[in-house]
Amino acid sequence: MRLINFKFIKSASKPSEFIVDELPQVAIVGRSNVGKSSLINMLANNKKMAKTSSTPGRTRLVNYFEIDRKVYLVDLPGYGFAQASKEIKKEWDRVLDDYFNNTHNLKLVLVLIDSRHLPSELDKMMINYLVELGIPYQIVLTKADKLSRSQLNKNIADISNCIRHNKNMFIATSADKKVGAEQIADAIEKAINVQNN
Ligand SMILES: Nc1nc2c(ncn2[C@@H]2O[C@H](COP(=O)(O)OP(=O)(O)O)[C@@H](O)[C@H]2O)c(=O)[nH]1
Ligand SMILES: [Mg+2]
Repeated sequence: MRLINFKFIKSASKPSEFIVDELPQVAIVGRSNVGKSSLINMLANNKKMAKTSSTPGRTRLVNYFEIDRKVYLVDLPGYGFAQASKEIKKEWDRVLDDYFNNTHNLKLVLVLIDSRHLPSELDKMMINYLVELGIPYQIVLTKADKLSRSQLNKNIADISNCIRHNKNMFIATSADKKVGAEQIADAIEKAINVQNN
């Protein structure tokens, strides 16, 4: 599938503002600064589609983008920004929890992990949470351009051991070098074409 026409629809901070229409949704999660906005910009082929911030952790909004009138791509608040106060952290958890519990048309979650690091406890918690809720997910490694090919392969092996996932189940991406967009588009297509029941 090719993703062509991206349109920002709205930002929401509470369930009454969430989009609950019939269009399928694909959400993006990961810690603050992992590269969520950059990934959306790469997919949209537009550097200004999602804001990329140098001061991470401020936004705790759910941002909806509509693609080709087929699917919503949903940018979720980042988790685990070290400098965030306890109160803000709680708020994040609440927004994420609210989103997952109120979005019935959610077809796939892209879980972003920095290819340079092993998954954090929060990453593992997120994956376990999605497994528990029965929500399909795809692990996406970001910032692959920061590693040599051999270092990337080694890290993929380490990360796959760490979360006990097959190495072939990862998509390695680079927003800087525009790597991985097609694979993500294919994963999105597959997910939204899966029939319920
Ligand atoms: N080298 C490189 N830097 C990236 C990549 N993706 C994101 N970044 C940088 O990482 C920082 C955080 O990215 P952002 O998309 O705002 O992360 P978010 O907080 O998860 O939305 C920014 O300075 C980006 O330029 C990538 O693929 N390669
Ligand atoms: Mg962002």
